[in-house]
Amino acid sequence: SKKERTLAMIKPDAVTKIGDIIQMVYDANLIITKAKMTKLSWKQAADFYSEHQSKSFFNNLMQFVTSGPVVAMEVMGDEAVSIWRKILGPTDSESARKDAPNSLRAQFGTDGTKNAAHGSDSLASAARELEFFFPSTTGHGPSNSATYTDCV
Ligand code: YYY
Ligand code: MG
Repeated sequence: SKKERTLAMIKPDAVTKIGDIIQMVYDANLIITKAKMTKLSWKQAADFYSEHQSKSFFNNLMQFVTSGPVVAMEVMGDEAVSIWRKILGPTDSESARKDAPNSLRAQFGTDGTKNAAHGSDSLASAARELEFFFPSTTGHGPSNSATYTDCV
């Protein structure tokens, strides 16, 4: 068991469920160490999901994920990558309701595209996706002014 960081993203269809979703993070003994609400441009969404650019569903995915705000979170804890994926459940929310009815996507998702939330699928993806939303390059302004350990 090792402490990991992963990128969780609440998609536009589930941003109103942020309270329940944060509760699921903490119920799994994970903690949120960074968070940001933002609205992705098409270009940003295409960059984030670049591994899927040749897929038939890519345009639908871009349309959906740019349709409203998202909430990106750095989630930390023991085996955070796989635990968060387990909390999400199957990609298709309809399948999730059959196979994992307590999962986040079963509870808050709609279908195979509108599926409530994202989770990095590996440590390498997590590193890339965390850098996408929370760049480590020092900037001006308050964005890098505090870390979780400043609060505890
Ligand atoms: O990692 P995960 O989100 O569970 O699924 P991916 O296979 O990486 O697909 C990314 C994203 O694309 C998925 O969350 C919804 C959307 N999508 C889709 O709209 N239609 C599909 N047939 C497959 C995936
Ligand atoms: Mg994926």
